[in-house]
Amino acid sequence: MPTQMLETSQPVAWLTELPPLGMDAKSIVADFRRYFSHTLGRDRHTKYAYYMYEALVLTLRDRLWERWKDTRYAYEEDGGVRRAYYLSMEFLMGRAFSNAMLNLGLTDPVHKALQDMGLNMEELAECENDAGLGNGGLGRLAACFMDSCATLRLPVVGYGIRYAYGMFRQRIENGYQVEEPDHWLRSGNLWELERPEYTQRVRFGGRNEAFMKPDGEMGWRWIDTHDVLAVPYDVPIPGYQNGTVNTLRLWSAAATDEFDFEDFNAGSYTEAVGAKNMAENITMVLYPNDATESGKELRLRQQYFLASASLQDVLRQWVRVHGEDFTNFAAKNCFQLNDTHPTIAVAELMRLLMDEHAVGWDLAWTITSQVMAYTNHTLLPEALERWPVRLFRQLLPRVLDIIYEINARFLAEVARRWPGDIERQGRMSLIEEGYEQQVRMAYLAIVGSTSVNGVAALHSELLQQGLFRDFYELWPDKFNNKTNGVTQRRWLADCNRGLNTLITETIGAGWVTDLEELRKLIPYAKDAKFGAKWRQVKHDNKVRLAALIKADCGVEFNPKAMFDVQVKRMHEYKRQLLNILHVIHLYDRIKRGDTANWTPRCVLLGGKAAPGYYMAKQIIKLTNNVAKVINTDADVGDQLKLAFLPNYRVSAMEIICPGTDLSEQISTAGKEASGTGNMKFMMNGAVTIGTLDGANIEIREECGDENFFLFGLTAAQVEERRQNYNPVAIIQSDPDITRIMHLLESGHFNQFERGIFDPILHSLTSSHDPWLTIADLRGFLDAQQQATLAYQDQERWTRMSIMNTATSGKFSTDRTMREYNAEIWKLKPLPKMPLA
Ligand code: 26W
Repeated sequence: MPTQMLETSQPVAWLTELPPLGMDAKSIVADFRRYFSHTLGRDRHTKYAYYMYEALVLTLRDRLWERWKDTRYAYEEDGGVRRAYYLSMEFLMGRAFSNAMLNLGLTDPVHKALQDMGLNMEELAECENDAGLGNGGLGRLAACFMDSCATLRLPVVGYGIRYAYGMFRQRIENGYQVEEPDHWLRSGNLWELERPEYTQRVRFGGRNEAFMKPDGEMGWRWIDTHDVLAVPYDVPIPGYQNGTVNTLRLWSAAATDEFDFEDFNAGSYTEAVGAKNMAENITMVLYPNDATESGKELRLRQQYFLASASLQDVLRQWVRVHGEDFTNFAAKNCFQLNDTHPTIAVAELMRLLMDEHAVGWDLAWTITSQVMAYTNHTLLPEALERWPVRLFRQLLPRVLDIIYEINARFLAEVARRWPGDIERQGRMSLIEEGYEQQVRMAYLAIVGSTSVNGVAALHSELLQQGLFRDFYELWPDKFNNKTNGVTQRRWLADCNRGLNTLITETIGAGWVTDLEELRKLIPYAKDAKFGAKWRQVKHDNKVRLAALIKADCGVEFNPKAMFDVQVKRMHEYKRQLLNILHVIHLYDRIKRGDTANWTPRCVLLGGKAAPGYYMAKQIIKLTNNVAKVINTDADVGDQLKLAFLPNYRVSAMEIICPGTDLSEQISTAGKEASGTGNMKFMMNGAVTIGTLDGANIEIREECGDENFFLFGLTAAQVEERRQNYNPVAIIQSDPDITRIMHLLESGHFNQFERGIFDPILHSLTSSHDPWLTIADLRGFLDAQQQATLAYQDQERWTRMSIMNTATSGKFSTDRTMREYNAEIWKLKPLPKMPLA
């Protein structure tokens, strides 16, 4: 603890009691001007939008701070309310500015204030960097969960890592992805509050030493460690106009003082400073892999750093109130593990309870296995985390011993249940044998948790029948489903102001906190006047999206055309290739003059490829090459456009989903755990073309078959088809597909780059293609033709669009969080707050 952080005996309570701040335009103008001139020291010569943005954030922040304090006090009531902690390596927050205004109920007053000062809100909002502390779905889900928990007044604290560099920025050069560092903190971050007083110490390396405890039992000491400090930065999470502000606590690594002294004593000043960097490296960068486990030591360090700092933080608060009595700990605390990434928390909680708090194994295990809950987010085998035992022994020797002990006791239980079934014991062991022993993190999570859930009905079913079958047989009651959602505050109310206004005028504003209310729109689906207004809003949103595409891709999208969009991480299982093959088919039809009854289309793709994922990067290059040919061909003109939007991110999606007509959700069935982009599009009135995968199934159930374009093999059919799959035969027997493949094979899209797409062609035509792209192509082309016909009838399309929004109620994270709470967390909502 830094010396300047010693507690004072001087009175502070009265100091923090202040009258509530004004929530009207006049108070905002006054604060804004004071911050701009006095706090920031700016004047008429420093007229940069950034300083105005800063002054406005400081103004909003004060109003968050006062609600935040009330919420913290409410957490402390009655010796502390039961809480849940959401442990996640990723929180993809995006921008905070507009969301803070909305949730504080300040959108209109701030608008008025800025208008009075002659300032432009959009320009100020653009000054904020996205907080890109996540890869994709899993990270954004965590952010939506935080919003819903605060809105439901649930006492939930998020714990994550404050990466100095978030998700890389993507540039496109000659059609290829180029990665650039995302130094998002360069100009500081006004949305966080550093809390050095809650710094924790995390240990690495060293060795185990046995000793005799006073009671004669053997104890273990973890000694000669290299320690790193974890400094928390708190981010306020405002609920929707309810006076509640929850906390997202992000840890940043810092070197300890001893770290330096060791080397200073040896007389090497520069090495000591260098060593400091080694410690601080831990939170330097987010791993940009989505769904491929990379087994890097630094990543294991990050995972342990998050788990250990967060658990120590919770235990510190516990001990402060309850002393060393842990009998009620499990009644008051629970931890939701966002995939296996923070799962080392299972072993770390055991270690902390036993080694630091003198709890015996049995009580420690009872507590641990009652407080942990695990959410799985993927079925892809390459995403399943396994850490080499060797690495564990080197980095976390004491934690490894505990994992071995957990495993021994667990395997004894398996043996009791299935006597003599050695094979099963091997299958279920937390340690995978082989060339190199590995710790299976998903199994550790299951064994150490009271609940295991998937993120959509199909996904949870497949976990139980496939990946985790043995465990499901052992503990069927642990397994459950929690279908994902998204927060309608960010993903409809805030990002689609036009639709927000139209909906609210029509059915009131209840949907903002109760999304099922959108069903009241159903009768309006057939109302011609309402339909015309709906179309007008969509048109305006398409104009806005077209401007973004023009600015970032240089491609002209005509808002009268159908906007057909697929944005998500680039991955073979998501089948961006299938989409490109359809675009090539449309191009081929235009070139052959097969354009009777044509519907103009503008196709948008966007997404980042993991830097080491060769095929995903080739698919980006192919998209850009096909786009170039199509967009520069005079025969094509306005009938077809294709663009790849660089640097897809949260703030881009806020413009994309409101302006989309057709949402592409076309993964190989059984591969996309849920999807959440699909829900954002649906909510904003896009119609889905999709497979029976992930949450698409539930989306179709809600909106009805007639408002969804279905195609493709089912998950069961996919498994069956793999046995005898002959894509070449399909290509040869279908003239449309023959021509598509011929265009690709002839080098039409890579005339001066011979052979660059051979790996793509090879994978498409291979009988071992795991994604069965060609198997689903005919069905996809037909479904696309159905979408085209539907779009030609604008009244019909509008009805489908309204029905999608109207039936999207299930996909609010408010519903998801209610389910987590009812079945896993069992938290009591906080009382109504004074400044609600
Ligand atoms: C260790 C490397 C790694 C990194 C990230 C492996 C796995 C992941 C995540 C599980 C990938 C991910 O974001 N999964 C997505 O989670 C969403 C939220 O539940 C789902 O909607 C998506 O279908 C799923 O792909």
